[in-house]
Parts: sequence; structure tokens; C-alpha cells
Amino acid sequence: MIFLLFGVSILSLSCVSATGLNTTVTPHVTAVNPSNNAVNVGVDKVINVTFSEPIKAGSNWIEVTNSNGKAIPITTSINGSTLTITPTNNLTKATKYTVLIHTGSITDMDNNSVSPYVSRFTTDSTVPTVKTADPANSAVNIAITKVIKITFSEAIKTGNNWIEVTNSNGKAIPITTSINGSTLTITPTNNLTKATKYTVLIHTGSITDLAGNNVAGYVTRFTTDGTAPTVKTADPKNSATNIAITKVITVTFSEPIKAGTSWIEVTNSNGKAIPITTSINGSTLTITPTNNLTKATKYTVLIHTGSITDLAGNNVAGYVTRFTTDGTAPTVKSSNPANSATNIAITKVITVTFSEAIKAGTSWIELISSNGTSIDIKISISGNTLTITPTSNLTNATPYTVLIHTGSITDLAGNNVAGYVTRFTTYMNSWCRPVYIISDNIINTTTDNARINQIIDGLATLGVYAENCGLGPNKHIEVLESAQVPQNALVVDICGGACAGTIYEMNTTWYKGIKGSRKVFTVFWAPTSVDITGLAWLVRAHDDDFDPASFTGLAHPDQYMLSNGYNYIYSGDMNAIINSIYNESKI
Ligand SMILES: [Ca+2]
Ligand SMILES: [Ca+2]
Ligand SMILES: [Ca+2]
Repeated sequence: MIFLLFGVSILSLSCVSATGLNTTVTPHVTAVNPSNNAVNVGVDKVINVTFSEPIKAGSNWIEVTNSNGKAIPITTSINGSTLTITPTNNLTKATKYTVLIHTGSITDMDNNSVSPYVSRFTTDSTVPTVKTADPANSAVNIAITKVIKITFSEAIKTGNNWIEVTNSNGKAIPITTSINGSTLTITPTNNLTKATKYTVLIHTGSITDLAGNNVAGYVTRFTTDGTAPTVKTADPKNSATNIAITKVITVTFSEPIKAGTSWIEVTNSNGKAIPITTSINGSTLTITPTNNLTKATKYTVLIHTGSITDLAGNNVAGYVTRFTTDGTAPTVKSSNPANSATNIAITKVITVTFSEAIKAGTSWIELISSNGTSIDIKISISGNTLTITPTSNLTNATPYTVLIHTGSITDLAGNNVAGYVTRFTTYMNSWCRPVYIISDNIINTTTDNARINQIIDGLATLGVYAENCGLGPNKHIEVLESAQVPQNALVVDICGGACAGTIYEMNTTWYKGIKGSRKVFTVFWAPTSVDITGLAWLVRAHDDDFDPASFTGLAHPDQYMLSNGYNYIYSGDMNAIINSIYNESKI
């Protein structure tokens, strides 16, 4: 406990002792600013003298004397170990000053006096010089709104002489000047004159450094913009074709421009000016026709001399550019389904893509099924694409035709698409052929069609698509010659009687050529005058005009048909007939 008490005492004593150690050491100067013998010192300089330890004012005085040995008025202050000497007035330029710290004027905290200390410096005697001028000396093509800037080697202030900017007649133009740090700004009161030589005169004494050292007289010259603006680009380019009728014309110049006093025109192929508005942004002239242009028409853009000038007022030379609006009809690039596509879903939405953006014309678009029925559709257009949406599901195993009539679609300029046709067939069961039925004139049109329709309905319940291709003596040939009947079709010929010539014909090269890969099945609707089943000889019918006349009949017509790949049924029973067609349709 006693040791600890002593420890506290010792700690306390050691502080005293530390101070005590300094008690015999006099403070001395460790730094002075301005440094001893410094030159070019600012006339507003505040002098700082730093000591080796904290100080206080003593009883003697501190002096700053000029080159005449005369003390100048000062104030002093102390902060820690630093003495600050502030001259009451600005110093005199190019003058040697002496700082005198007399013995006893400063002491440390123990009243140890500073040794006498002397430091000298000389104030600024260097004249400011021009470092840069903007515009540079002899610069050309200077904007008429140019603000002149001259930068000096040091901070400056206004002197008592004048600054001038004279034009090529030697006449001074009105200006204002301002100074910021080392930069002189000269602002002409009015726009300069184009293509004119100007002289900037900084007379000796008009500018000094902060010490009052005069800048030497300085002259710089520049010439304002005398270069006419030229056209760099035009859009549309000269002689461009196929230009949209909504085109906005832009012409870009070599420099910023403004409207002149002459006019700008756009004329059509009759030489008649169309209504336009013009606007300018920077170096770009925009010409906007008030109305859509006319398709397939040659237009001329005329920029008359004096209609456009640069900002200095230099006239653009007259300029002409021509272009022709869109005269190209849109063409079909693709359709979906593709032409002749098969197995298309009955929910399919049809799209047709054109070579360019399109719009609806005045004619119509149709979707027609193979029996000639026009399907209800909705039409929409987006960009290059026409969309045809059937309002209800299509029918399976049915060929459809899309008809884009001439004039139903145009490009945005109004050029008509040429008439276009594309076909597709909807989904067919993979296990059966679509059935196309024709009939002789057997009873009468009503009964014959009713029979066919009953067969179609019966097949439909079995999942087989069938359609009525008509009645008549030559329908069995017409159906094979029809491009609407697909090659995978089962063609059903309903006959009211057996004809030797017709059966014979089925094995001719010509018949097989029009038949292609289709399958043909014959229904002999009983009762007929003869059933060919097991018949030894089928005589040529009296009304059979089959060539040659020497053809008198066909032996074993049933075997002839079967051996040539043609099945038939002799029946008057509707269910039997439907079932036989159903079996024939299976693949
Ligand atoms: Ca200077
Ligand atoms: Ca120019
Ligand atoms: Ca076009």
C-alpha cells in the first residue's frame, strides 16, 4: 500500500521532472514560412515561425522591416509552438523584408527566452505571362458566339490599363471582362461577325499579378467562321427507292445550322411542292411531310441557297436529293401450314408471312373446304404477318384452300399483294384413307345424293372422313383428275350397272396415270341388270361409247377387276356398302 502511494507520488513527480528537464533548454526556431531568403513571396503573405516547444509572448518586441529598415505594422499571435505574424497591410512587391525576433520577445513556458532570430524574404517581382489563349493565336473558323479565355502563369487581377478586342477595321467592339484565379475571360457583348479577323489586345498594365507586377503587352488574333456548311448525309439517300410513304426526311450538315431566309421544298413527280414542316436540331435538318407520301412516286428535296446557314450565317449551297417511294408489292414469304401440308390440326390458326409490313386492303380473304364451303374466319395483321383464325374447329381429313384475293392485302404504301393460294389437309386417322365418293345418275339427284350422304354419315360414325364429289357419267374420271383429291384418297365409284368398257378402261395406262396412288373401289348398287360376280362375259352396253368399236365385251369382268387390284361390292344394302367402304379405307 505504501509503495503504491509512493508510486502515485513518483508518477506525479515524474511529470514535474519532465517539465523540469526542459527548464534549462531555450526554445529555438525549427521552421519559418516564408523560408529564409525566399523570393517571389506573395504580398498578402502571413508569416509563420515554428519553435521547438510551446511558447508564449515575452516582454520584448517582434519586428518586420522593409528594405529601408523601417518596421511595418503587424499583429502577432501564438498557438502552441507557432508564432503567426500578420502584416496589417499588403506587402510591397519586389521588396526585401526582414523578420526580427528579438531576445525576450518569445519564451518557453518556463520563461526561457528565445535566442535572437532573423529571417529574410523578398516579395513577388515576377510578371505574369500568358500560358494559353482560346482561341489560339491565328485560329480560324471560330464561332461568332465565342467567349475568349486567356490563362496566365499565376493568379491575376485587373490593372489600370485597358483590354481591347478590335475587328478587321481596327475598331474596338464592346466587351466585358472577368477574372477567375489565373484566367481572364473576355465576353463580346454582341455576336461576332462571320469571316472576320479579330485582334485581342492586353495592354501593359491592364492585368497584373496579385503583387501588382504588370503583365507585358500581349496580342492574339483569330478569324471567325467563314466556311459554309455542307451536306454530309441525307436520309433517304439520293436516288433511294422503295422508301416508306411515312418517311421523315433528315439531312445532316457539316456543322450546326439554323434556318435562313430562303425556303426548302419537297416536290412530287409533277413538280408540285407538298406540304411539309421543318425543324433543326444541332447539325440536322428534319423535313416532315404533313401527309403520307404517295406510293411509287419520285420526290425531290430542294434546299435552296440561303434556306440554311451555319450559326455564323454562312449560306449552305443549294442542295438537291431525290428518292422514290415504295412501288414494290409485298410477296408471300411463307405460310403455316405450308402449301400442301397434311395432317394439320383442326384447331390450326393459319399464318401467312409477307416480304414487308402489310395492312388490310379492300378485297377479301377466304378459307374454303374441299366441298366448296366457305369457312368463317377472323383476320388480323401484325407487322409482316397475316393471321387467319377459323371461328370454329375445322373438319378432320379435309383439304382446305386459303385464298388471298388480289387487293385483300397491301403493303403500307398500298401496293397490292398478288392473289395467293395455299392448300392444306387436316388430320387423318393414320389407319384410313379419306373417302371421295361419286355416283352415276342412278335414280335421281335427290335419291342419289341422299345415298351418298348416308354413306358419309355412316363412315363418319366409324371415324372415316368422306365427302360427296358429285353425280354424273364422267364423275369417276373428274374425281381422279381433281387436284383437290389427295393421293392417299379412297375413291368410291357408285354404279347403277356394270359396263364392260368402264371396267376395261380401269387397267389402261391413261387411267392409272390420273389415278396415281389413290385407291378406287366400285359399288354396283343392286339390283342391276347384271351382277358381274361369276359372270363369263360382260357384253358391251348399247350406250357404251368406248373406243375401239371392235371392243364388244369383257370376259370374266369380276376376275379382270380383282386381278388388276380393284375390289367391288354388288349390294343394295346400305350397311353392307358402308362396311365394305370402311374396310377398303383401312390402310
Ligand atoms: Ca508574379
Ligand atoms: Ca461554318
Ligand atoms: Ca412494298
